[in-house]
Amino acid sequence: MATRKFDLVIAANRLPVDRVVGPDGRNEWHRSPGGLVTAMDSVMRHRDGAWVGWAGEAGEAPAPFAEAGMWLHPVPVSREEITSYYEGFSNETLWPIYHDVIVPAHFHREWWADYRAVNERFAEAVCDVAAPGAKVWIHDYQLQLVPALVRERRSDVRIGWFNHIPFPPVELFAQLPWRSRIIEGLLGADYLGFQRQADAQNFLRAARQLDGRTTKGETVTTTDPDGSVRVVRASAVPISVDYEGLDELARTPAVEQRAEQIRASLGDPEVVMLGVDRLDYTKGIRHRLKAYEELLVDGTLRSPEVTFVQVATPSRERVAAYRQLRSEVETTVGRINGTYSAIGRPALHYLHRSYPREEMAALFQMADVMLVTPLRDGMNLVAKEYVTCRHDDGGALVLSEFTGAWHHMKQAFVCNPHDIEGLKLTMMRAIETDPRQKRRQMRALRRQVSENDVQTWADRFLTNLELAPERPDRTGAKGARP
Ligand code: ADQ
Repeated sequence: MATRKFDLVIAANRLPVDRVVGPDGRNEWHRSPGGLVTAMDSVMRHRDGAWVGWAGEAGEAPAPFAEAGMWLHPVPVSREEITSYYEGFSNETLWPIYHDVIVPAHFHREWWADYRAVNERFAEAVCDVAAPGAKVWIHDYQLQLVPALVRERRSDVRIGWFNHIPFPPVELFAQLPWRSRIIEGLLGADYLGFQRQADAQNFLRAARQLDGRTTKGETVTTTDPDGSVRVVRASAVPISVDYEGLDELARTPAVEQRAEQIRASLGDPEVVMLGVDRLDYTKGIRHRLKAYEELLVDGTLRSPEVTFVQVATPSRERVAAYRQLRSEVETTVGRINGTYSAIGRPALHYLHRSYPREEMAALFQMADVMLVTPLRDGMNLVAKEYVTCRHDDGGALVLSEFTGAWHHMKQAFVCNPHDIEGLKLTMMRAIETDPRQKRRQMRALRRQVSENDVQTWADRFLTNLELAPERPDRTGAKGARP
């Protein structure tokens, strides 16, 4: 059977679905949770495209299939490659380097070899489904070699790459033994999109300082293997949420009733604080719990008048640093509850599982203070989802200055999560500020997110891709490498 061809091809590590065996023993595909899927889902709903990605199980891949209005094209990843390409190179080498080395990065040449091999396989799959002249949109740090590998095979397509996580400062990126290969891989694209201007600038600086490329403004000049000179643009296109869809969901009577019900089952406390994160060391969960515990210790906050709900989604549980984080967080939760809970009234509710969208919307709606305290985060969609769900203009957002989100959500209560005293003061300010002032802040935040939603993000990315590649003489960039 001839492979179907598409004018828009998305490539991301994971397909947006998980296989679930139904009660009748048949395969069903359920939408999987996570930032990228949440964002792309609403983008693909309006466009006829194909999505190339791993289906989440080791070994042979299922045949391509249509689901949720998309053509899904699974790429096989073996058991060994899950360990080397995914858990190893992506999550133990790149993830720490790209997030300020909060935990040490590990370098293994075998991991790199498999990273390259899996990137080749993704590039082949992309070329299989891309129609002549198609737009190819590659996502994230797991697929940084795919742009150049696609270009080698298909000079007719337009190639864009978007980084969901930060791009590190040159001093950290320089540690990577394969840094020049990664720069070369990315420069196969026509357009490179980043969450913040600073991320785009970090990439441009790395290309210039570590790889001797010529940069000018937002562009880098590169020479392809066939000798042709191209200019690649790198700029910021911050991701956002499906504001309209989520706002509508949050206004449904079912979600509003559920929000009241959750609050009642917490014992109708005066203040509910909420944290929602993947259980990842970048999210600052430990810092947040420490601040909360100290506020209970010194009597500034009292349980059960105040309670804290922490939703921590299971994540990367086979990676040692994540297992250690889980054990530390759960020890702290146990200690806080052992000391400050009353029977039937925990001081801290810890929920280590995934929830449907409706339940998340109800949680956001009932929380007086949302704590988003990452040590480093590309964007952080939770902050934007929280304000989207607050159509009553209630609530308060505490937001770390180390998230991409903070750069355009400056009406939030800003914090530096490393500064525990400062974090405690900010949490108290978020509780005690005059409600009228908080409403003003929330209105401004909601306006910001509504005017810059996920559609705006996708449109901006695709327009930038459309306008690329620019000719060297148009940008004035000179000095291509021989
Ligand atoms: P993540 O690190 O996964 O994303 P984030 O942006 O907060 O972080 O997105 C998490 C998503 O998962 C949100 O949509 C949230 O609602 C959802 N979620 C979290 N816990 C859940 C639970 N228990 N049940 C159901 N859903 C849950 C990466 C980058 C971010 C970047 C995004 C998008 O690390 O910086 O914002 O990609 O680019």
